[in-house]
Amino acid sequence: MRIAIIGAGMAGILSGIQLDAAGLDDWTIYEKADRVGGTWRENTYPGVACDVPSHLYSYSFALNPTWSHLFSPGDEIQAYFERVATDHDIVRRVRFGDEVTALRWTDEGRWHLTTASGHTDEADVVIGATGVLHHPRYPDIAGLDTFAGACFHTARWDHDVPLAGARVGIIGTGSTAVQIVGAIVDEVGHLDLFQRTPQWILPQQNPAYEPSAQAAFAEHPETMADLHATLSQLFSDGFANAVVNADSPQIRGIEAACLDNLESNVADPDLRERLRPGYRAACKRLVVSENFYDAIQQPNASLVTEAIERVEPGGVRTVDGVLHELDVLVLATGFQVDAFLRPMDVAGVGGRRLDEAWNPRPNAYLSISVPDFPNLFLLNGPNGPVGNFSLIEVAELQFAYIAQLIDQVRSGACRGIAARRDAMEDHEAARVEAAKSTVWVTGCTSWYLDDRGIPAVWPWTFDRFREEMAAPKLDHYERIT
Ligand code: N01
Repeated sequence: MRIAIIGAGMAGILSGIQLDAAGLDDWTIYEKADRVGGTWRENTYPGVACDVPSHLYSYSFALNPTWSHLFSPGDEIQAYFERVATDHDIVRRVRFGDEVTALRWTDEGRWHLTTASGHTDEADVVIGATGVLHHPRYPDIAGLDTFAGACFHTARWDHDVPLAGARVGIIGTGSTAVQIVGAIVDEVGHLDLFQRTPQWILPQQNPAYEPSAQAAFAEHPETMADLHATLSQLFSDGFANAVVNADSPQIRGIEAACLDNLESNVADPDLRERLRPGYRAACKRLVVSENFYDAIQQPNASLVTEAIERVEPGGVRTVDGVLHELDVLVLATGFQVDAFLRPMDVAGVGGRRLDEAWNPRPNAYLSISVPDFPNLFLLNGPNGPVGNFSLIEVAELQFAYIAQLIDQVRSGACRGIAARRDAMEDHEAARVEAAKSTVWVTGCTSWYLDDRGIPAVWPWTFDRFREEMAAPKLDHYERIT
């Protein structure tokens, strides 16, 4: 069997390693960039780190005794993925710098793949590992292109632009912006943070692992496995299982901790009120920070809460008429989250286009398989679990499920396998119903919501996700022989 994997980020590397382990070693990863690492390769902004503990945000089969911190920085995470990929002989089998532009299901029951360079390939199975937070979302603000200074999105950080002494503006207050504010405030001349919506900020210290602790992990790897399991349960119970019920005691506890953080650490009552969120905690993805409130109270930092009217050559003008003069404008405005495989041109059975199947919005049975697109399996696909937990764990569970679908083809039980349309529609109806009681619909906007305001997210507990991923219900699948 030949398998094509698209994307050499966390999920693509995982796929290569697990396919090898299953004895399926005829595969290629297609990667449009020139290095593995995905989101950790692309996001190099100051302060980039993972707010999921490093000993949880690790492959379960490649635990890492040398994590430097409870929440390690982005360059260390990137180095980890590169190391794991090298150790498992993955890198050699990545075709770098070549973007997959088209996939076509042939009459012979294989996928025909074309890349931007004109290279073609045929594969029995395609695994889409293209990530979720991948395509930058640029804000629709009048005059943005007239700005005379440097302007870039956080996922396209321009390291040639000096920040020392500069007047820097940041638009957005998501997890990304909050990490940047804490990292650059001491260096810049002045920092303006343009806040449209205040955030709940969960306080979190970030202690370093002493060399003795790292040595102990290396000597007793089972302690890392225990820690991974403990953290996984903690995050499942504390976040993933909690958000599905807006009135869960966990959400109330998170709100209390965040409010205490605000009351205890922001001295000026006016600033405190402007930072106070007016919606439920975890409605947007919860922001975790040890230093944001401290940073925004520095004398060279301003929280700007007046709405932005337009961008001008000299800076950002707010609706109160004030021009906030800037040398650098950072767009921490998030990502387009409904692209998934697109802009790839994907044609399934009978020439059916994925773009049509995903109009008006993307969907996949259990976020993995799309009717009429046999043997095309998605990792971290539409409507899957996202939140304050490890997407590595999600991808590992999904891969184990996909491996069982691949086994159907491998064993000769069928040539192609895809979710049945009625199974996907039933699943989707149940998903939309379940989403109504989640915290994501309690009165905020966020990237979790689709164009109808319905969370495009797994709305059940993480325990249920584990159960669903344990074994495919094969009667929910159509098999092509
Ligand atoms: O983006 P976001 P992000 N005018 O979409 C504002 C992951 N992540 O890059 O809230 C003014 O959360 C927008 O305002 P509002 C994590 O999953 C993980 O920060 O819509 N403002 C918001 O404040 C995270 O959730 C880590 O009112 C505008 C901000 O831009 C996801 O990435 C670290 C605007 C966008 O926030 C995305 O986070 C970092 C406009 N026209 C990120 N348009 C970890 O540590 C948008 N905004 C794992």
